Amino acid sequence: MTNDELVQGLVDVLGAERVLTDPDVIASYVTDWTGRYRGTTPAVVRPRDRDDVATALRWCRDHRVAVVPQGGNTGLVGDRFPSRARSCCPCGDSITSTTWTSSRRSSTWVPAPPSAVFGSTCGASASTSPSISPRATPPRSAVSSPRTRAGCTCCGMDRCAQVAGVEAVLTDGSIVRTMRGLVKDNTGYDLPGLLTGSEGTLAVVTEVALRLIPDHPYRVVALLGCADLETALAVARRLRHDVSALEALEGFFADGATLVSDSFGVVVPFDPLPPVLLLAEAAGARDPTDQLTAALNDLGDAVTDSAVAVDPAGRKTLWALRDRHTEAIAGQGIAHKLDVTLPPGRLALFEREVRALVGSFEPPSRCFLFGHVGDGNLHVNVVGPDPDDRRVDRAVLELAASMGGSISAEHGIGTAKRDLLALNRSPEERALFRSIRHAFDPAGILNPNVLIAD
Ligand code: 2HG
Ligand code: ZN
Repeated sequence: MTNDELVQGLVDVLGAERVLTDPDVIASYVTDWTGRYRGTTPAVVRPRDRDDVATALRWCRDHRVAVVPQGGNTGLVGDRFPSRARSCCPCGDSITSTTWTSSRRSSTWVPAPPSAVFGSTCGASASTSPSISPRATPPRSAVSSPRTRAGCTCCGMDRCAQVAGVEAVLTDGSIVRTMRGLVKDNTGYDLPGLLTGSEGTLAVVTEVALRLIPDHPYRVVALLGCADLETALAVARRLRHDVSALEALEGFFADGATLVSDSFGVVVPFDPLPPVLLLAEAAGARDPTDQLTAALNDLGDAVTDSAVAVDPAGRKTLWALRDRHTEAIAGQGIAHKLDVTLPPGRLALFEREVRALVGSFEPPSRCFLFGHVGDGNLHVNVVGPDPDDRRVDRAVLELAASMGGSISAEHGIGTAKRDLLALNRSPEERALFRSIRHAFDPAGILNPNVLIAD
């Protein structure tokens, strides 16, 4: 089949307005956010609804055309872009873009567009003048709205426990729907669990029920300085134990905070900056500030610097120092993004070893570390090696795996790590993955380049 025949076939079944072919328009769909991965496609399909998705999938299955389901194109592991490497037909892949919105709502369950599953952030940058008080009792604030926390810095999960129901279209055009929204439902296989985080390899998700968490009226954020990661992790353990209202525990280092500050003018409350920074957020129906500040006072010398904010602008500024790492690092070059979890007790050792490891690579590279330390999850961003040079990726992930860690805490495997899946998954598990994939997609048209190498 030629590209022209492929485009004409899709236009025939969907209508010309649903099939994008203008190279300038397509360009943003075939380059990933990091700039590291690029692909090519003859067409982007923008379905109006699940029937369009079903029509497009059936046609692609019948004609052996590969489909890359794409939401917000925010992936970091080359999992949402078309590549000709393993396309199902010689003329290349087609992308199905699944970006659309749903208007149905209820108070507890909100059907959400698929892009909500694959990544969004709840932290925001602040530019208004912040109010940050060093260990003072700050003014009280009250805000309230339901929130999803999907893929954000609070829970950070692609495979998110808050996904309670899905509707998805299979490659034969049939639709599976588990949207009852029951708290307990043990009726066989857990389809939301299976489909969420499956990197577009099993079906195209067209609707999602998210378990929303009521927002708390009171919220406080503390930024703490520590001499090293070992101490910061001990502080984190104490806060988890002492502050029942704790919602987030994030960690980063002086080099990253300086980069964010220099790049975006975000105010850093400490001078000089301590080597390690821990960001803790607590929230509750009653103000948790006293509980948090009491816990901080008990920490003694372990914390060398601290700043506390309760007003929205102050909180946002403290969060911006953490949240804007990705953007700030992007300004330094194309980063090798490695997203690992370590067992509790091995994170500090990993930090020392990974810095030494990256330091031994040529050309000289910069290694930024930050992440969800409360989950044992560090984002290792390496800037310096050529985007196509994968030696540093392999070395860092081998190190994490050798220490009992995961090579993908939350970003997925994508194309970036498909050759390395064996570091974490046994031959039996990989064979099972293939069988599951085949059961959902016997023709092998869905996102064929990701997750498992041939
Ligand atoms: C975060 O935690 C995201 O900010 C992005 O997962 C991490 O850029 C990264 O490596
Ligand atoms: Zn993250």
